[in-house]
Amino acid sequence: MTSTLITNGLVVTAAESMHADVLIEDGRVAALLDPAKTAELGVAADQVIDAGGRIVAPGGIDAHTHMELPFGGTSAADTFETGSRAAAWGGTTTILDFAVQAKGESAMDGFERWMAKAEGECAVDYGFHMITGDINEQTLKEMDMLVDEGVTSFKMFMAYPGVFYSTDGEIVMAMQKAAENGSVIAMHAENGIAIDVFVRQALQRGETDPIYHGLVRKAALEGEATHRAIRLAEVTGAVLYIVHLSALEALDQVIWARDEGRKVFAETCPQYLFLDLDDLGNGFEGAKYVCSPPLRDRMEGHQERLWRGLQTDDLQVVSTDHCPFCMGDHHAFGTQKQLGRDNFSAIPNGLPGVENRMELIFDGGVTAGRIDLNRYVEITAAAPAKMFGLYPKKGTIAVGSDADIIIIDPDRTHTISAATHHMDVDYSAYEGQEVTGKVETVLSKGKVIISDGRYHGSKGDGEYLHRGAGYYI
Ligand code: DUC
Ligand code: ZN
Ligand code: ZN
Repeated sequence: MTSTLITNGLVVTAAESMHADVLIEDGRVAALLDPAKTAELGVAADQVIDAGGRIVAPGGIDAHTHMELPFGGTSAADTFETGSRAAAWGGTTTILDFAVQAKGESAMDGFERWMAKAEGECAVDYGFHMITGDINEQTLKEMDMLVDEGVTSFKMFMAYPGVFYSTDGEIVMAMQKAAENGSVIAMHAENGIAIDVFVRQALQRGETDPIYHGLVRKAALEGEATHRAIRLAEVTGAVLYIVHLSALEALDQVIWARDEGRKVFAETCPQYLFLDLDDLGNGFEGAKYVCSPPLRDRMEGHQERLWRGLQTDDLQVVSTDHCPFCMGDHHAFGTQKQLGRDNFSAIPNGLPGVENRMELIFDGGVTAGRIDLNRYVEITAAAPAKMFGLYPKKGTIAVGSDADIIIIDPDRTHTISAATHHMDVDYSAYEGQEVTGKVETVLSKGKVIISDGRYHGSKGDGEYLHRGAGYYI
């Protein structure tokens, strides 16, 4: 039996902050001890980590990643190996990735393909949501089978006609099934049919630069789709989770639904809190920032509304939508963002971020005084754990929980850069941004995988998480 004692730190969960020593045995939290009594009681451990002056928090849960996602004629650049290792570097100890059911494919086959991609590759524990890209009688039956396999959330798209898109009728059928089997529908809420008209018209006018991606995917069309998703959830009784919410028009709909007492939840992402439409300018450089929904106009006030939503619990989670594509010829995938050099709509959608989330939100949230440490833990770990059936195994530091723990120096400042990050992508969306609050030490199931600026883990340390039903409060 191996044991570790983390001493002298401020232990923070979503519920409380306490000066306590954390005893870890066999990968789990065995005790939280009064530091004054640890020595007196003669508590000994194989390894002692001094966390003096540091914050000891649950490892982050990134509920929205796309490792190796096939998209727009290429695949997201991070594999499960590289992406999950980068997650660990940034203090994320669980990822929930999106398995894909392609059109004409069985959902179970899609799930098994994703299991095969991830198995034996990951640095941290992982689970899957399922993208249901083809709703039919068989898929509806398979949604029950997937719940039995630990996949208790299904992502649907109101965007991307001809690719992942589902009609309102298909959404209704999937929502009815989710209401019946206790799963949740995660929705990409943008009106893709309307957006495609604006895309065609822009291209006809010769508007091909990345900035037009941001201009045609209008905030009002995210608001409209969010409203429709909420109404479809209402008439079917489904629990709804809006993914990557970017616009105040969409947030207003979530607030309205929650005020009515509906089971509607939403996440936003660091890119919508820190970046904006201007990043899509500057010629083709803007391709680095093409993701959907797009970055919004700072002058319209989306960012401050999103931060406020996190403060007031109108937004419950920050995930990344990590989906990196290279700007240059970085590796075997060949050109990626360049596919859309003459046509913004052919630029693969997505940004890297799995490594940056915990430190960005610490900086913009805690250091900037917008949220306290407990709320920080809630939106980065506890709430996603509860919502996706992982709590209290994950998302907290309590006796019996997995010892997925990060140690943060709240005063240490560093500069984000592609030169030092570990994601397998040739640029950083946050290049040159200074953040205060550094994840220094990371434990996954009791094993120190990051310390002293080094990675000590191995691929395959991460295990599949068979998730249960979420806890929707
Ligand atoms: N949005 C992105 O930016 N990338 C992947 C899929 C999505 O919905
Ligand atoms: Zn999406
Ligand atoms: Zn996504």
